[in-house]
Amino acid sequence: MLDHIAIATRDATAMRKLYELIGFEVHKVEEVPSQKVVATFLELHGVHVELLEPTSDDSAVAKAIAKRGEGLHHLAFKVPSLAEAMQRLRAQGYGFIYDEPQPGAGGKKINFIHPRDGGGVLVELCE
Ligand code: CMX
Repeated sequence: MLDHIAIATRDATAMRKLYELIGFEVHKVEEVPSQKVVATFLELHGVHVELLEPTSDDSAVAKAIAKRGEGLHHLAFKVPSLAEAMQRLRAQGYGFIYDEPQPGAGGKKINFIHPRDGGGVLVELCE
């Protein structure tokens, strides 16, 4: 199932205004040190949008903004077992960014399929 849609932004406080006007509500703002981002989680009718603001110039999100500009960063899908999904996809030749699951926002375990294996889309799997 779709867990969230993530958008890279230089200024999450300014960006969230648009979503709040649409009807989204902020339900959490969390710093994720392992990913060097502050994540703002918005929700409307079960749709979750995550605004990602980098906290450091060497964060993956800062690099993505420098290279590609602000905008859609990744799609995240929830899986029952990340370890099992990684094993299954790797066996079919899909490359993951991290060797092992990493700590993500909200205590989730996360990993990413490289955009070159995702048809130009960075895909997060989370558990
Ligand atoms: N969506 C789609 N394509 C992307 C992308 C993105 N978000 N980020 C990079 N790419 C593309 C690049 O434009 C590049 O394309 P070309 O080969 O056509 O030029 C290609 O992927 C490879 O880029 P790269 O130079 O090899 O790698 P980067 O240094 O740009 O890093 C990536 C890309 C995916 C490895 C890096 O962003 C990463 O490690 N991401 C995982 C971690 C992450 O994104 N964390 C933030 C989210 C945290 C959270 O949700 O909590």
